[in-house]
Amino acid sequence: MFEALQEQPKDKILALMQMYRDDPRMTKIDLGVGVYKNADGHTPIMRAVKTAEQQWWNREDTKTYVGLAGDPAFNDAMVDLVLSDSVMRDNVASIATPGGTGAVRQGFELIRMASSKAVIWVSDPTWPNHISILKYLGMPTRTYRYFNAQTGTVNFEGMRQDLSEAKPGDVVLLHGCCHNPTGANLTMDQWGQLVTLMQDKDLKPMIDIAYQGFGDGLDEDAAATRLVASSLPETLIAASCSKNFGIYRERTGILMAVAQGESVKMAQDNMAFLNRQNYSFPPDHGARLVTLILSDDNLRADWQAELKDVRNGMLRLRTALAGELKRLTNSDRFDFLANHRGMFSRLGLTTDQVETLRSDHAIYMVGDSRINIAGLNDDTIPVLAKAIVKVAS
Ligand code: PLP
Ligand code: TYF
Repeated sequence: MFEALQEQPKDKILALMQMYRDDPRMTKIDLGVGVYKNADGHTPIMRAVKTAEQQWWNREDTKTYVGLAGDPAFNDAMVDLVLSDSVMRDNVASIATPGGTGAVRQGFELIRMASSKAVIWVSDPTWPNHISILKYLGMPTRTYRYFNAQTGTVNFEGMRQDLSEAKPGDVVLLHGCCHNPTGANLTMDQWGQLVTLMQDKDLKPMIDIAYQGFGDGLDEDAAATRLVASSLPETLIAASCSKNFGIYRERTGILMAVAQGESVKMAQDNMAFLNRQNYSFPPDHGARLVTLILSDDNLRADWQAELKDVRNGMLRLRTALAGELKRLTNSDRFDFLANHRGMFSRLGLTTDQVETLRSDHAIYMVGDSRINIAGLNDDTIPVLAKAIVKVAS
């Protein structure tokens, strides 16, 4: 039977990661895959995670199954972290999932079960896996304009115009903060206007929030998600713990459905059903660490302090790169870098220019000129800035 299989499209970001590994040049710079790295290029285990692991190793006395929806304490802690008191706990259904990707996948499947004709509107551009999973599931998808490559800002007018074509019941997929791949985000005022548009047209928001704490702060980064969830009757939220807890390979995430009345239990039962169909029980180790950290004052304070350092480090690198490019180009062309938030910024270079940066300068970024800010340090910022100016002029 396997002879009938066909080649599948490769994940370009992961392919780039391999190319970087295979490059023998000592001066190579990796600005590809979205993983946080410190100034030495290392992805450390966060202090609170290490402590929680030690505590859990001492305390854990069974490896029996957890529930289909995951450990309720994890779900409670995450609902609290993402939604705080913006919605009543009784209005939230939730399941633990393998990472944010698992939450996205289960969210899409839930939509398909509830409303197979609904069109899913995704930003142009968006995280490539959104599109590939939707395609794999055979779900109708359309794009809305999002990014103005000239200014490096959100094309909000274009976004509104495109979404005005959506039909009642269509789903709008939004990045809760730190947009991947552009780094450009709506202002709170624009989020407010978007909420009105979704209310007027009876659109259903699905929010993917994979970088809470990487932009302006834990509460600041969740503000848009909380606004949407508290303003509309139904919201789906896929949250990832990979980045903000640095537990990428533990596969820790959660899908939340904010709903009204009887729909809450119906959503809960269907989400647990989806977990059972796809893998039975979600992974527990990463979820357990997150629960321990969020429910212990000392661990939580230490985690927040380290996350703040991570965030401020990336903000400092942004400002430094924008400053260096301003100096070299004598223009404000790259000022947007300082205004973007999260790990990523899209530089606005052509595929050829990105290719030249790789071949001639050993600088690796995604083909759409997305850079991972955390891949830089004080030594490589001038190198990158000089190379950008060289290929772009
Ligand atoms: N959503 C977005 C926009 C992402 O960038 C990512 C990647 O990190 C994820 C979801 C899911 O990440 P993970 O499955 O590793 O938690
Ligand atoms: O966009 C990124 O780089 C991260 C990590 O299939 C990632 O979201 C990349 C590709 C992928 C899964 C995660």
